[in-house]
Amino acid sequence: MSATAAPRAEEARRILHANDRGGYCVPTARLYPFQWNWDSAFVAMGWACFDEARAWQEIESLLKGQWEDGLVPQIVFHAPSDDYFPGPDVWGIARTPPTSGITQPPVLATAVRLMLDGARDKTLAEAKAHAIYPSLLRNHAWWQSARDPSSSGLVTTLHPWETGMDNSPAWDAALARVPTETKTEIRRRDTTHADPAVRPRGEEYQRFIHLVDTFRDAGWDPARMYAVSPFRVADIGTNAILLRAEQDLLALAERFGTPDDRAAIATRIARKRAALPRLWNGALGGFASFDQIEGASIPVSTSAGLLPLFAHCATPPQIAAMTAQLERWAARVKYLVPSTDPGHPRFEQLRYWRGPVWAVVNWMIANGLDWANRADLAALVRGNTVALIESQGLSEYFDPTDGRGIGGADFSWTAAIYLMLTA
Ligand code: 9WN
Repeated sequence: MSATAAPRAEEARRILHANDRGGYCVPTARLYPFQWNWDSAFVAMGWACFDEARAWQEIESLLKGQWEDGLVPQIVFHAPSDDYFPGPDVWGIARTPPTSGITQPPVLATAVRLMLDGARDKTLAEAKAHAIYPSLLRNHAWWQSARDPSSSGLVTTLHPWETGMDNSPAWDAALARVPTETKTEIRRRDTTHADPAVRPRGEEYQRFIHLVDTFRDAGWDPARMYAVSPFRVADIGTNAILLRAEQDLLALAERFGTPDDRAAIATRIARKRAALPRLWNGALGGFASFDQIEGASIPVSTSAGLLPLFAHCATPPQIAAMTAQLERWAARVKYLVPSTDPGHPRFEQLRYWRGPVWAVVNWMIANGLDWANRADLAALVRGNTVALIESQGLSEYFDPTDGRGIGGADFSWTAAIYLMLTA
């Protein structure tokens, strides 16, 4: 598509510039005034459509927050702001820059690989990717040691915020076991910047903060956090994204790594490929997350259940079932992909990850549908995403029933996806 055929491309570039705080983008002004982990991976790919030097900087800025053990935090608090809760004081992590102490879905290695492969400035890309590669390697080693200590092939998520899909109905039962009592006084700011009806509920925030209190008391030590956490799930989204990222890391290791690196990554890929099928829920007819405390599959179909396609890990019968499910959803809503099965009793069309469409998830699903040789469905998902953005603007998320843009406006990752889809 040419620049003139993408009516919001200029606006999308303007949004990335407006949200730039000096080498990193905030997701949107006020509602999210810091740098977020998986947002930055998408935002970097968006910058790469028109300013590759700035794109690499986005990733370098995020990695300024990486811990010595390899953790890439969910949030890097580069500059203070009173607009967000919980801020650095609640996390209580004395680092420069301050960070949160949990993570988010690991899209980073995929972003670096795609930016390198698609680079116009090959010399710059080669130098940057080479310099970033050891940080990615340490990060994936962290996922292995901190979140899959028994080498099961599935990593564990300890907080709904780590899944990036914070209030998904998939977490309801597991989160209900987390106490609502908190040591920290809850002073939400999000509901002053966005309509409370489209944000998580108060009780969910109490449980979110109880988990933060628990991990702070555990000294942010990965083994202790894992042991004491009252919330432990194998998120289908995170596991699929990590399996994809491992394959992209292996491609980077072919250029920049050692034989030992490649052997370690290949071992993890084989283990994950063997383990991901355990997240297939036959009764549901799709992939689903697994509650590791209860020891049971979570019987809720969400958009994350389609991400094994993005990981290139599904059998032909599984692909047939997943695409049939997507077609059933398409018959119920006007715009794909709703974050929760629109036929589920806890589907809510406006409330955050309980129903709305998110452009970044659509981009990953469309990418996976291409791999599954369903170019028709991939085009439908991409077309819906572009149509939503062109009619409503670069919103944080969209009502799948009528397409209304909701949440924060002028959103960085929505702008990035629009640029990627129309480049
Ligand atoms: C908590 C920044 C982030 C996204 C998440 C989305 C939302 C934060 C919040 O915003 O989460 O991490 O305060 O609601 O759920 O996916 O990365 O855009």
